Amino acid sequence: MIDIQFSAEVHAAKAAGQPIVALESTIITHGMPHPQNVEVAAQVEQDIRDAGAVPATIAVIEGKLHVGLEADELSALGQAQGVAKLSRADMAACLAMGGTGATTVAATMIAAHYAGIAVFATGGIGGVHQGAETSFDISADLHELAQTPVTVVAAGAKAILDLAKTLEVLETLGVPVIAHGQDEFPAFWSAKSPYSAPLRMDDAEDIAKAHATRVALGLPGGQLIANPIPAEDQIPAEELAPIIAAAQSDADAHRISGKGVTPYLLQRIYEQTEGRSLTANIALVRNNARLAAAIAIALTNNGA
Ligand code: PSU
Ligand code: MN
Repeated sequence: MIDIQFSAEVHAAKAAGQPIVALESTIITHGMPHPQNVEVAAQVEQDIRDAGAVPATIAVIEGKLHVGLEADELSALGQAQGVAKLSRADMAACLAMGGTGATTVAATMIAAHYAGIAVFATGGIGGVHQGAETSFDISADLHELAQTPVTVVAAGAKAILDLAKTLEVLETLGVPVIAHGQDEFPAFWSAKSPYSAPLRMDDAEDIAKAHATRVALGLPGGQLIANPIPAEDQIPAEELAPIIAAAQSDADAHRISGKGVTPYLLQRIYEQTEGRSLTANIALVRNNARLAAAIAIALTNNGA
């Protein structure tokens, strides 16, 4: 076993059996610019508290697995240079070598499960990239959802990804994709997409029950809850399409590959939308945090 460094708040919540929601840290180090990243991370934590649960932001700091960050740790991580972006493949190596890294969806799921936390809120998951038929760029997040029993609340997947292929891979891997409150699979900055989600649930209690039922069946993976961005915060898909296409061809021209692709595209889109992409991103993460808190509360009330 490896030692977990719990924040004081998460430590107390675990002892008292209170509902806890995990949060990732790659969104802080690689997904948003400083200083908004730290402000948003603190705001999302507060949203979870206001909804009646306890936030646990996850990261590796100097070789220690942190589950829940103190305010000064969060602030330091948000401005540190050269922080690794950790997924399933490299989290253990970072811990072993005493490194510092932010956890992606995949790594956060592993750490949350290890710490006994069943619900996790983020912005968007990684998926199948456009052009994957030649690049083979498919996020490890999808395989993690197939094998680690954590319910992940996200606003669907970004249009920087190939949504149709992402949904196909999730189906092949046996991952339940559950749209919250609508039939369509949401597309991150837009609530609607041309694709319907395989499953729909309208309340947190049903999502919690479905999670507990998978555990009872001994099924290994988690659930993807696709929670649409609030209508007033959307950016129309047709407005973003040319910006995404330009960002994609820049990435190709600069031969960006591997784990550099997603941060590169996010940064280009942020510049090209003059920050509007960030405003929408903040709104949807906060919305996901609130739903995740409700799911964690329902799971706790049902004795899970
Ligand atoms: N999508 C976003 N914002 C993000 C990410 C994805 O809208 O910050 C981050 C998440 O941490 C996710 C990771 O797990 O990127 C996926 O990276 P990759 O495509 O390299 O697997
Ligand atoms: Mn990738």
